[in-house]
Amino acid sequence: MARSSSDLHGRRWWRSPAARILAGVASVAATAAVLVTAPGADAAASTLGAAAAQSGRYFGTAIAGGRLGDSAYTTIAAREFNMVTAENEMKPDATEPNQNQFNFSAGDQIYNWAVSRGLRVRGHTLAWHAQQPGWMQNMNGSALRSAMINHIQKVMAHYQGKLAHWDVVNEAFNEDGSRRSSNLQGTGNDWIEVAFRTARAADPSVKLCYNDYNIDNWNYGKTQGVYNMVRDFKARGVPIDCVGLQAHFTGGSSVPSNFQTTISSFAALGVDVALTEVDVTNASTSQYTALTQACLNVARCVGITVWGVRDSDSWRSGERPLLFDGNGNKKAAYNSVLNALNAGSPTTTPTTPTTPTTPGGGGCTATLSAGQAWSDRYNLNVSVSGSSTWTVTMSVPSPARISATWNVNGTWPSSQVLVAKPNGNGSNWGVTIQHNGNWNWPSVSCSAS
Ligand code: 9MR
Repeated sequence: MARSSSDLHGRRWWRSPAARILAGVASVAATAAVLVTAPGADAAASTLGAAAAQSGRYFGTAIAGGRLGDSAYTTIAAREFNMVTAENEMKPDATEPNQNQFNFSAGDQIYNWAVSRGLRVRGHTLAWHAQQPGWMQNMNGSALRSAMINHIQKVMAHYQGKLAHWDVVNEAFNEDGSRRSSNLQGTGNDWIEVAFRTARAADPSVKLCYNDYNIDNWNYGKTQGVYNMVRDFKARGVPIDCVGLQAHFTGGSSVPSNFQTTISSFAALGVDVALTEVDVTNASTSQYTALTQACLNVARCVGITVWGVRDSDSWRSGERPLLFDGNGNKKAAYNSVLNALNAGSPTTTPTTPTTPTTPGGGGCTATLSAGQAWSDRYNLNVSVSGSSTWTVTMSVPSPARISATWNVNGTWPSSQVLVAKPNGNGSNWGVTIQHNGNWNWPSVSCSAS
């Protein structure tokens, strides 16, 4: 790298010919500060979501719709996380309370809360033996098979193009690796692949996951049962994109020493892996560090979700298994996870965006530089200079979407436009963009007020 000129504030800027840069220029004179990257782009991140984003991963939480009126809860959730799972509100009993009468109000409340803050959403869950509406519990045979297909089609149509993942099927195996008996299993052993095929047809844009608990230990029967199903699905072309390890290390279980082997073995089948419902008895720092590190060590481990924000929000609150205490204070395990995420190096292959960008501007300078990139998304770092009271408007070209932000206050006039203002923590921030086939960088303009 060669050194470039200093900016007006005397900070040092470095020329990076490889990086594609956009400068929205301070004045009409438009002496654009082109081809510069922000210093300090690798500084340790101060939130879980931002720290995970450094390696292209997300850090999520379960959100309970009933707690969205609790500002202590929502403040932590919006600050720390960049992925959300509805704890109960997108399950079949919530979304189809009467047969073929759908109710998305609770699910949409969480969805809207999340995306309006720049967080993405995992869908949970479409086909499950538990939390079925009463009418479904009493069903079996071909009527239930049809009802399952209809449920998947209608719910996925409602959220079409909006979600990062769907847990299509949840908890379908016994501890010994055989199929769990249920009314769904009673419709025929092919019910799981029918669910996945139906899901792919309903929304080709969302990643389809199988999700289960106690599939963390590579030597365990249930792990092998699920592994064999996924291997079979991949061999036969049944559409499956990801496996969710719930990773509930509570109720007597703990992180197994071969946890990373399990993650990497699933990944080697050609699916993404996510830790989807993490909690740990008494929030053991060593176990939280180990599970985070195991994910970071596997390129296709795409993210970690904890099953609640504060201990008091947990389904097993008596075990105090989460990263924030009941008063919203960060626990020791929080720091363990954050440090592990910040130390984690990217394990994926960057792909450089290919199209130049367009200057915008007035009153300040917004400088874009390439962050990590993956097959489906890329990060951009944004550095703003010239004003501390800036507003940056960013527009991504269709069908790309901005899926996450860090270190900025964002509002969303539409899913393709971000209006960003300082969040009180400096002027270096960033976005993750789902390119959906369009790698063109967004246009930005910066105005000072
Ligand atoms: O956390 C959820 C709790 O509020 C519900 O009462 C419970 C009902 O089944 O489901 C909990 O979430 C479960 C998740 O959906 C699937 N994996 C196990 C989770 C903890 O029970």
